Amino acid sequence: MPTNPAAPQTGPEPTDTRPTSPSGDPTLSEAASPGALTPAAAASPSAGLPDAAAPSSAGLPTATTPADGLPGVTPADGLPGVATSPAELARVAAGRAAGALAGPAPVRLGDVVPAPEQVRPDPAGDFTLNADAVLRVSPAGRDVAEQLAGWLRPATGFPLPVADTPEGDPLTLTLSPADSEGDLLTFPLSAADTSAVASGPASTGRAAADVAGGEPSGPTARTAAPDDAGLGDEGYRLDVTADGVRITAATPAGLFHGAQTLRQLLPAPIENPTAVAVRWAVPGGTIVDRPRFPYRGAMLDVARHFFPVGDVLRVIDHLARYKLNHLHLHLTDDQGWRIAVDSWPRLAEVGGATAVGGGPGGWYTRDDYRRIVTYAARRHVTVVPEIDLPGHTNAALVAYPELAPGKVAPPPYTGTEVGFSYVDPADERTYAFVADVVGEVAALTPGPWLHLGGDEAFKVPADSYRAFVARAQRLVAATGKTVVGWHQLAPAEHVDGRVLQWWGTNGDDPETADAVRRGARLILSPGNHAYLDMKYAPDTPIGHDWAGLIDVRRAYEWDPATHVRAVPAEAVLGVEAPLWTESVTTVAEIEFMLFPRLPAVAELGWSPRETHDWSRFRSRLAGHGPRWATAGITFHPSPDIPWPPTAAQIPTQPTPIPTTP
Ligand code: TNX
Repeated sequence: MPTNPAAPQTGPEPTDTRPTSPSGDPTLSEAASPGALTPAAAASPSAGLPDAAAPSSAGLPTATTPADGLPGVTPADGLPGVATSPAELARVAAGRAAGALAGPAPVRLGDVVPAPEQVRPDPAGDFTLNADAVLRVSPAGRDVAEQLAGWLRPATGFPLPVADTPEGDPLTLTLSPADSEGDLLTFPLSAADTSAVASGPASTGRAAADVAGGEPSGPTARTAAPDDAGLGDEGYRLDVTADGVRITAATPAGLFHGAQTLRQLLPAPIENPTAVAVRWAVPGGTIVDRPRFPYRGAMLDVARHFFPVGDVLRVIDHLARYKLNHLHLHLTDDQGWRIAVDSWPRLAEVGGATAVGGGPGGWYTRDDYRRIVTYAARRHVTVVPEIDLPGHTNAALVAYPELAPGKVAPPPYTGTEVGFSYVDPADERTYAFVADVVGEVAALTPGPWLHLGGDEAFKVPADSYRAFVARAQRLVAATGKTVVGWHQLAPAEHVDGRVLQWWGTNGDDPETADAVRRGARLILSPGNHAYLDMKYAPDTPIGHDWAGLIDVRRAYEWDPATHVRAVPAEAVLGVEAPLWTESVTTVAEIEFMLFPRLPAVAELGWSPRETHDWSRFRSRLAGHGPRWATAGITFHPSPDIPWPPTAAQIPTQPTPIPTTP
């Protein structure tokens, strides 16, 4: 069974100097202090990275000023928007005009990340979005259309009203000129059209996409028609013609994923928080798309360092962009208990007051947590709360010494060792505690999952560990939720539906394979590929390296379906990229570790295996750098990726984040 050889991590302890309220959220609003924002975000805290908070980190590279004197206009062409004199303003304006004419780099239909299942470009079918465009949508998809309009209005400056169409099956969302019959738009492609469609070998039983390297090599490139039968819970079809864009889906989630695809098909300046003069071209053609795996997630450790609600909402937006549909929140650990539990109030009040490095910690009130799950649900992201048991419980023991084996409160812990703490498996009060906590957390959680942790309980003998886990699993099942846990839960008895999260590094664990034979399913988070807290390279200023260095290629080059020996592909529910935060202290640092690796893991979870191709992936991903920069998202400018030259000229281009963890 893999362990974590290099934990504890050593090195300078980060200091969290952020103020905290009972909720730990200094602003209790989703917008952070403008003084700390990137130019893009500062110009309009509610736009840009649109829905959640702008970066709340003072550590972001910042502080160019949007071009004063040209109100509402920021660079359209990816050039700096800093202008300090009239001559400079004139120069910037002229450059901008030229940029508007030249336009940003065109997006190709096959440039989407994660790669769609089927792509058929039609160069004659490009659509240009203009000021008179209207969104028309089936009533059940109205909220998706409102969100799409919210993403597109700031940069285009267009009103983009949203109108209802009659309810229909499937749901439709169109974007087309007001004088067109949006809902009646005719699209030349249909399932019966068998010419020149990009689809590929179907070893998974599905056609694959022609993606990533550009357009198909001609009408003979592929022959199957886009098949939109069975779009399922999350699939969508997107048609672009000169008349407009139409997204169809069986569910609002599918429509939402289609809307995220459309967002990526617009030129990168669509991420600008204020209006820019750009020809808003959408490449013509058809995409038919649905996910490979139903579970695609990321984990945020809010226990080692606490992150206010606004930061979590911002992370949810990042997940949603790349069609990830689960956010696992690691809510409890030795260094902090981050969720209020009414029946055991000291857990948050006492256990929440610490963090790695001695910062003030913080915790989510019930309302904070509700806000997170509600925000996530609107973006078709399910929150998976984790209460880590029986180990990783020092903060709980500080709050309630009766849970400790010796009934003596340990000192609060702000270091980064693991494996030393545990709740007393021999005391009945421990099970009352577990029942109360999982009961309250389950009641607050709309999603079907509850994560029980289970990792690194090194001091609990194997027999008592198994007995504790079996009982705790039953307590979770009694709440109506399905148990998820780290793969160390494997030796315990099976409980209906249970899911193990594989975080080993050698792809081989007979106990896990045995648990799968007994009915468990797996989420794949191999430490040496999917752990976003690993450094990219030896000089990465934060992060660990116990599972190796993980550059973008390593994050991308593995196959969830075949990764763990003796576990069949059918048992794999999906993938998750965990971010542990021993050395991560700000939302900018979170983003630095997420981008560009999160999209790589997202692609493994979403795209058909037939589309997997490193060289195509890296060139598709390259076009996202200018998008992130424009949206004020910090990222690691990995040498793996051929970033377009303009990205380096954008003032919001992140530089490696400050070195003080
Ligand atoms: C192992 S992965 C842990 C965490 C640490 C992480 C650091 C797992 C289930 N447990 O407690 O934060 O390594 O990479």
